[in-house]
Amino acid sequence: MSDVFPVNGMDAVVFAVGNARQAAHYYSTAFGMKLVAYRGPENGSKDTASYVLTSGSAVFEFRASIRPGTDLARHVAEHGDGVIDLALDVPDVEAAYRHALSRGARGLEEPHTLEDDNGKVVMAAIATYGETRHTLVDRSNYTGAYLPGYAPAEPLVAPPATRTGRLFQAVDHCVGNVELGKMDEWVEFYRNVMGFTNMAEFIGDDIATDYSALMSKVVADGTRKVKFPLNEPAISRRKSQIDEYLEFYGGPGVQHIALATNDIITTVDHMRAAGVQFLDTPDSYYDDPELRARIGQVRVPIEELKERRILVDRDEDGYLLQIFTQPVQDRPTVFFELIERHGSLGFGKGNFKALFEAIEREQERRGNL
Ligand code: TYF
Ligand code: FE
Repeated sequence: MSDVFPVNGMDAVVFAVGNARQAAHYYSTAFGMKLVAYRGPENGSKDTASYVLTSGSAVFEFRASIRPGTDLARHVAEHGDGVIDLALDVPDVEAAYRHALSRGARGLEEPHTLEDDNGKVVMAAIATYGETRHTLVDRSNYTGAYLPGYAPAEPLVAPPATRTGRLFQAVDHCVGNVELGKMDEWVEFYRNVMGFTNMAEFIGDDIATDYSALMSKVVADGTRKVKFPLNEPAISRRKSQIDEYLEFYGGPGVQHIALATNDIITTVDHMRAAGVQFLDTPDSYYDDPELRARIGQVRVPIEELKERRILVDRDEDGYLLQIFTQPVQDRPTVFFELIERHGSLGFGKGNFKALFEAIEREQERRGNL
């Protein structure tokens, strides 16, 4: 079967923030990312300052309005810091865009080419949930730091002498929160418009009513390089974590970005030392004999995971280690996940109960349960 919407992988995750200079500093120091490009008033961008940081194949752009009255300023005033673009690397922008529009996608930017001395980049954009977009990017004929218009930049901070290598090497998956009753519509959007397919992992009514207060399905592109879980609130005794997000973000949007690491221990130790806060997991999680039996041997003693509150799950394909940060801005909206996969292609189904209980404890502390 031929892929109607071929995708090479994630291109960049674009964040709209109130202060991109400070965001660039936080992601440099706490997430170990490297500043590679900059665009601002110094090089012709009169309204916006943008900082582009990388870690392996992961590219984050932080964009801030430097004056009032822009759409970016309005976006940040409305939603707080958040993700505005999950950009996709595609081999043929024109074909992808035409296909998407013919299947009912809302076009935001017609295909166009940007050029400079380093070559050319073709881009177009379509709308997805809330105010989020997918820019479609073909940079296969470009050798510059990021995009035409952006100047190469030096790292903001030197990596600590005690650490060699990056803290994460790729974006593993990006999760969207949509309104009650809309999850299946958005799953259909990705299936119909972008030729994505459902992955096996989902949270249905059965689990939802017991403890999760959300429903979730996962869609992925044909090669499973791009994975988008989609959550909607479930009707439950207490206010869903998804309702809390929708209230504080002011609508649907990106909930979490999962970052793939091959040494979650080092990554968590570094990030914690740099002041990043993670969700807590009770001792009882690690002391549960059923968990120990199910997990068997992993690459480190369970005690090492317990000390750091790292979760562990195993399925028929292998196991994974994962941990979740607290929201990374004042609003209880966007957060990150660190994930170290050893064969498992899942999302930590066996951890959902412990995870959602931890999230609910935080909701309660905020008075939003
Ligand atoms: O991406 C996932 O599916 C997992 C689990 O609100 C998850 O990381 C699902 C929903 C949620 C937090 C984590
Ligand atoms: Fe996740």
